Amino acid sequence: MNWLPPNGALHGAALDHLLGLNLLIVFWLFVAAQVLIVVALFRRGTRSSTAKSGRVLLIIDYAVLLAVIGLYWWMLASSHRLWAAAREQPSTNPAIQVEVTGVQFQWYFRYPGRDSVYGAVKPNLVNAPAGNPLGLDPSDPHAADDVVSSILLLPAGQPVDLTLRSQDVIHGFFVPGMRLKQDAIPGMSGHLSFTPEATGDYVILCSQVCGLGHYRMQARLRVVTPDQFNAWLANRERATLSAHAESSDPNPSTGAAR
Ligand SMILES: [Cu+2]
Repeated sequence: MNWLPPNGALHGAALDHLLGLNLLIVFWLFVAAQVLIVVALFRRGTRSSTAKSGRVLLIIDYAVLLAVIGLYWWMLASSHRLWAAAREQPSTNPAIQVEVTGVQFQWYFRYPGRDSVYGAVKPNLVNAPAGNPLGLDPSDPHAADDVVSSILLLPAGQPVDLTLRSQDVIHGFFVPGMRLKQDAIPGMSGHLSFTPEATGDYVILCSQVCGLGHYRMQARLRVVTPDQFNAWLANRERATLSAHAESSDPNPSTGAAR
């Protein structure tokens, strides 16, 4: 299916295949339905001559109906199986945790840092111009090493568990290149898991009309090698920790004269 954007996720090829198969099935069902309508139009008025041929026609009708219902159930079951497989996390390889927050009109990504625990966020502390778009609580020790980024950087080949949040209205987290789409709903935290396979840049969109700036609500997913990812994250964690230490120092030795 070359009309879809290039796929970079583990489950993407199976999903594309199933999508193609389902489109093929509904196309032929549509053609069959049109043919039936035309045949019915031309047969109008010509009654089946015997009761026996009428019964045969009825049996054929029911057989076709049963086949269509069976096909429908197969489509339902196969898509559910794929959905479950894409979201199932292998227990041997712990998933990378990233929190995604939708805000009119931007996406923010938060990594829990060295302690692997997200710090508390408070709505009254949200202050994007002051560098705290998520409202991280500075009094919570878990918040000190939380890395907040406007780009989603991930390593190739490792499962990822995204926690979806929204600060205001319903946003739709949509990554066409990873075959991912799920809503971020205020007051709820949803989960979305996948495994990026191919390195490169992928566009992140918002698929819900969330306000006047909806059209420009975009972000970037960059898939890199595990080494590049670890170096980037360690760097950001260091920067976050030192910035936190500076701001929470009650007797700063520098800057007092200014
Ligand atoms: Cu949005």
